[in-house]
Amino acid sequence: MAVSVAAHVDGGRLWRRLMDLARFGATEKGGVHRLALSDEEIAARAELVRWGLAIGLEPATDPAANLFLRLRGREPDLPPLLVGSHIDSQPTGGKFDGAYGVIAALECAEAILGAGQRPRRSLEVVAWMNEEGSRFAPGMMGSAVFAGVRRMADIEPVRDRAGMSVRDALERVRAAEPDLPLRPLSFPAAGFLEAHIEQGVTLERTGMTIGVVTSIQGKRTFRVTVEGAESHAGTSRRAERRDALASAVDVVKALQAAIWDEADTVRFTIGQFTVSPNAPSVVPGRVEFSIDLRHDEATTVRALGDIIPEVCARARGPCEVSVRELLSDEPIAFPKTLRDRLAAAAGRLGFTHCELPSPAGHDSRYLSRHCPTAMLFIPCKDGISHNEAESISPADAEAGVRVLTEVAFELADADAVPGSTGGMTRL
Ligand code: HGY
Ligand code: MN
Ligand code: MN
Repeated sequence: MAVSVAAHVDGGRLWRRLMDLARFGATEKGGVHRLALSDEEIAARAELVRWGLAIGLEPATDPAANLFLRLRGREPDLPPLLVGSHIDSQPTGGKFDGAYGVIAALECAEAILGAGQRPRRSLEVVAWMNEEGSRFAPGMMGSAVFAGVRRMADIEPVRDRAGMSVRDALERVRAAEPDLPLRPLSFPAAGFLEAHIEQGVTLERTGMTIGVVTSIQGKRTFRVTVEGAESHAGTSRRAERRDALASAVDVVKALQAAIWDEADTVRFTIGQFTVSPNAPSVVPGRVEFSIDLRHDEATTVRALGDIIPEVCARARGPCEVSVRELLSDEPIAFPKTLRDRLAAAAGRLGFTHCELPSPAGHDSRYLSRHCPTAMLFIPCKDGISHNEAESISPADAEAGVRVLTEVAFELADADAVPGSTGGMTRL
């Protein structure tokens, strides 16, 4: 009789850990401020390590500060199955974006042990470094270097707004956890599973408990710098000014006119906007702003991203404009073989389920280039996310972990994991 490890998932333990982890960087409005490589995240990592050690998992990290908790399999030399997400948050983030997937993975490991099982392959609970990209841009740095999409040399020089580099921040984290074994960067993996909140309203509106994710839309991010000249607010005439803010406003309006589409399918966001010297009586000499452009068609992301430099140049007025692209990711699709396993497990366990795309980005994007990868979603209230009011139900949280655990145990015990990186990952 097939072992149902899902029966050993403990929803109460899962919820307590979610609430405990949310204490690290807790905000007054009930969210979290736990930026990548911050003191809050260092403290949260230590708690995860404590939880892992308490149930016999083996903690480790790598030069990119990805965090691993290994449930050693019967055949530990086989490529392990990875299960996880991220614990860094947006500045005014919610308790569950990312954290749900890491705590779900920990609960999955504990349920497998609770069922008295030890799968063939090791199962690694993973918290990827800097998924959100709000302190250090672009995001998904940890999963990108693990999957070979970026090099350490690409991420180490990146600085936050206080001027600290990723290199220095990584050294601070390393110094805070000197006893954590350090592994080389990357290793073969049999597969990766990520549970995440939907961050949209589809599941909630259709009454579905489990979302099997089909794809992640394409994404390009840019940094635009508008250079003018600082001058006196009282003495400089408008005709002589090189007002970087006035030009930046013209550039933003021109970009919106060129990129926003009638059907409202293009996701174009300017989330960060810095004015210098940001003094009331100084005409701004410099403006920097971010662009986050997304669409589920590769051709559209390519075409719209390609016109950005020219649109900026045309609207710059008396200022200079420079555009730097930070990342360019095509849409990705998850393998049907793994999606079918998630759907079958949800069905066996009696949960309503459907397939849906992910407009949000996830570490699974890069892991899907490294090993067969799949994602499942659970509903989040009103689709609210990247917001302190983010909320999920304990019942949905538990349902997601039951499905995750069933499939993770299947794959960790399988001869080979079918999937997207060109077929099977053999023993
Ligand atoms: O931006 C994203 O899509 C992810 O939530 N960081
Ligand atoms: Mn996330
Ligand atoms: Mn996020």
